[in-house]
Amino acid sequence: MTIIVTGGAGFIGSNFIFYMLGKYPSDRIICLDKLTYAGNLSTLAPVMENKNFRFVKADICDREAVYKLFEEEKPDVVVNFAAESHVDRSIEDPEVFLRTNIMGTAVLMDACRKYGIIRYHQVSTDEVYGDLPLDRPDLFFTEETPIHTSSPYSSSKAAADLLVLAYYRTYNLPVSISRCSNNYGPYHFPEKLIPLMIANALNDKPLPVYGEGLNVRDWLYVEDHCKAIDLIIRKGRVGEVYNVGGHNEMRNIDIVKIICKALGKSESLITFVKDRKGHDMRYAIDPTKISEELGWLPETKFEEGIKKTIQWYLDNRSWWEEIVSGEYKEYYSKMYDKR
Ligand code: NAD
Ligand code: TDX
Repeated sequence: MTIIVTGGAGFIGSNFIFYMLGKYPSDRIICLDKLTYAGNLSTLAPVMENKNFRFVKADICDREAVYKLFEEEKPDVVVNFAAESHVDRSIEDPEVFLRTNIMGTAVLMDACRKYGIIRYHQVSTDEVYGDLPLDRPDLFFTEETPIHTSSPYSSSKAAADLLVLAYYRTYNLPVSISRCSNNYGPYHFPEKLIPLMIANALNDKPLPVYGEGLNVRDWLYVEDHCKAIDLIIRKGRVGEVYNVGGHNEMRNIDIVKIICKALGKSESLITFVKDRKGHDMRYAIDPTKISEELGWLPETKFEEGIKKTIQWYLDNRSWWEEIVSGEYKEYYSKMYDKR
């Protein structure tokens, strides 16, 4: 099989490429990535020499470049991870989110229609469902939960999902969508909660917790997400949405305390800062459909996953130190200095 993986120089896409090349050594994987601030070619160094892997630097919105790649590679499957992915950045400047997340998805699907594929898979998010109240722990997102977005990021992802389903109905394009909860693990860009707190704690810098830190996220180890996508593209039904989540709800403040403890740092580093605008309170996925239909279950317990993740950041300091010492510095001071 030949698979185009877009956004493979980012967090989840790179983990997916490593997983797939390991599990299916004779499949061909082509990574198409624009290498935005979030894409890092050094992340893909371990597979660059693999004869079944090719890296192509291109924008998913660049129709000509995308069509050329499809003509050259004749992919069987496309898995679209490429996106602007950070909620805080979308609040500062929504436009690029609309361009990449919506228009880019349309260009990729147009290429799929033109050249023919077995499956187009859209990597979406639980954020398209909006949020759940803290006082209703009995409520979960199912695939039938209405789309009800809060941020420009989640709105752009929801728009893309609707477009994917429209291409299925209108053009009969063989699509699938996964809506996953918060991932964590190696190669997570240090603007996101867990890697940001690990990096700051290791540098003895304040740990900026939004609001009171009571917001709840449903954390899933990244490899479990990769396994779910692999199952969906091979065995999932065309035209379907699959929710992916770990039944692992945690408050932000508790995550930050776990990181302090694991690194032997004082909780006095925790600093409560101004809340995120429109901040979603709670995400919680009901993964019954993917479990019953495809036999998927999360395998990595949080205690084990967070340990592995922290160890990875300790063992790979140069990977994130290079990031936090570059243009990220400007981003950090813009977002946090006066917060
Ligand atoms: P990321 O920001 O780490 O990586 C995004 C990648 O896409 C980068 O390599 C970047 O260079 C590339 N990219 C951005 N714009 C592009 C463009 N126009 N053309 C080509 N490449 C482009 O993101 P991530 O956390 O790995 O998320 C991957 C996908 O999974 C996204 O679609 C996101 O919405 C979704 N998702 C993420 C999470 C999470 O917890 N991180 C959870 C659920 C869903
Ligand atoms: O400095 C911080 N302090 C803080 O309290 C940051 C960066 C975050 N937070 C809070 C906000 C959220 O409640 O931590 C929680 C997690 O924040 P993020 O890591 O930014 O993730 P989230 O907004 O939940 O979105 C993530 O999960 C769903 C991904 O970034 C999305 O791409 C994915 O779709």
